[in-house]
Amino acid sequence: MLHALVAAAFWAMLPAYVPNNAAVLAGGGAPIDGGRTVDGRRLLGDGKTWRGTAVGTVAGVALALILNLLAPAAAAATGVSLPTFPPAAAVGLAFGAMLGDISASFLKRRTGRERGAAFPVVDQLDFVAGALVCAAILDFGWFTDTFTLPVLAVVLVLTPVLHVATNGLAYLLDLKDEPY
Ligand code: CTP
Ligand code: MG
Ligand code: K
Repeated sequence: MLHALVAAAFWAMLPAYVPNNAAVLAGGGAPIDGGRTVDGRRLLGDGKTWRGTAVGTVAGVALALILNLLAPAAAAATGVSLPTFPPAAAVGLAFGAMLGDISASFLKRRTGRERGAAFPVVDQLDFVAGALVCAAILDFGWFTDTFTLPVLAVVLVLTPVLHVATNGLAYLLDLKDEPY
């Protein structure tokens, strides 16, 4: 029972998990804020780029489409009912994850945190909040069918664990400057 919930939650969130990691690999180039500042601090900072955001979003949507192809076989093999992603839901999860991360950078700069500074809890959940809100806006029926309260509870516990693990690994592999 629990393993089915965890599998469904992980599957449903994969298109929101991948964009941030793809952005780390693709990052660089022009910052979204164009260097603009507010009260002497950057609007977003050099860590939020057009290229990272675009590549991250495309990677998340592409993964959702691949998962749609794999869902029947994966469900048959595991006996777990796994969600598929209508295009609007895929875009909501992937772009929403990027938007949540960008919103957090805006908050970090307003609270005096430099690029790369840790912001515990916000760092681990910003992209989840962005992904869920955007998916709900773009396809509310799919959102309520997929993210039942038990699935949401699993997502809120599972995501910080996975975030800490993947970012720690990216740091050890020298792909990322900080382990968070
Ligand atoms: N990145 C990007 N575009 C994004 C998000 C991330 O280019 N929209 C890339 C940047 O190279 C960034 C790296 O991924 O430095 C790591 O992402 P993140 O930890 O979110 O950014 P930080 O550099 O820590 O900046 P901030 O303090 O604003 O979160
Ligand atoms: Mg960071
Ligand atoms: K971040």
